Amino acid sequence: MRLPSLRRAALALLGATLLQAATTVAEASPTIERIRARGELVCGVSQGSAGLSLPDGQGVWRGLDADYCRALAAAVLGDAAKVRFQPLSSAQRFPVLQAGEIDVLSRNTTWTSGRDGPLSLLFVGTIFYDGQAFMVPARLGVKTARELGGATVCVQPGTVNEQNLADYFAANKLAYRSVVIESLPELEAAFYAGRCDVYLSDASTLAASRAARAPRPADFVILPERINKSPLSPVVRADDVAFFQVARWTLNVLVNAEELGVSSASVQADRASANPEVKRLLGVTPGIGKAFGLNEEWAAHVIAQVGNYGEIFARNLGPTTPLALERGQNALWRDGGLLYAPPIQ
Ligand SMILES: N[C@@H](CCC(=O)N[C@@H](CS)C(=O)NCC(=O)O)C(=O)O
Repeated sequence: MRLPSLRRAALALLGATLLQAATTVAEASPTIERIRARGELVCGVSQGSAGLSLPDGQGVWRGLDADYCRALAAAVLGDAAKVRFQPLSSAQRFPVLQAGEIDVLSRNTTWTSGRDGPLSLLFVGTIFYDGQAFMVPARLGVKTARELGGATVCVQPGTVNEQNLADYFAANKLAYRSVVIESLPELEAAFYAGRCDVYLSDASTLAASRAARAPRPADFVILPERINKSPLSPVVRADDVAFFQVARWTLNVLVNAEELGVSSASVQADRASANPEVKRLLGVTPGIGKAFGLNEEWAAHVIAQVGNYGEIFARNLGPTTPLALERGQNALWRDGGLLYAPPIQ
């Protein structure tokens, strides 16, 4: 069919307008404008969980969640050091994000339907595949969670832990008594002082707590059961899709960089790589900058300043750290893990 020329002209104009709209979407992010005006990213973290987010002896925040925020600051500002960390309890984290007091929540937060749908928030993507577990004093001689009938369980409010606790004990027809404590340091003190028999949380949090806070780590065991899937994800508000995409692709860049063999040590030399995807990742072949309203080197800054996912994992959680975690589910898909990022294309 031949279109009348007027209709063709109108369609062409519409097409051009849509294309322009499509290219301006990536640039119009009120959150990024605020971050740039302020000169720093405000990142909600925990009040202290080794390997995830915890200040070191010099007061510098360390951990996987802290490093994700550094990566996001490198993406948006070109400088991983420009992050203000805001410690938050479990119960505070969502209201503080919703109120706009932080730009991103990067705080061992489990991605669930009950949070993703109703809270007007967006989960960026799984940064750590975890599962919830029980820790008990070794002296109790308990080998499996099925033996926990009648136990006293320490649990923090505002977590998925509370519901999982109720569900697990109900499903297994076991009685329990919960001791609900809002502050994590107080909860840990109560558990290590023997006020509760059981501490329920993400297995990574339990390993962190045992390594950093137990008077004698060998006196405590993490039982083998994982009672849920606990995919941990950074979270942003749902009112700024452009920022959400930058947050999501910052995570994808970290994973893709590991997969492509680009590390903080190799990133400069890799600019001369013959691999087309490496060239796109590092902005040698332009596209990744324009796609997200950032400069073409944003991903290269992220990798140079913070490293790829494998480097971040090794530094904070790997065998040379007190947590000594295996990659397990957090290995790349091609190594038998679950980490799989869409391509840079
Ligand atoms: N991943 C779970 C648990 C997260 C959580 O808040 N865990 C507690 C430990 S049980 C924590 O990290 N608290 C740190 C704090 O309150 O500063 C969730 O998203 O609900």
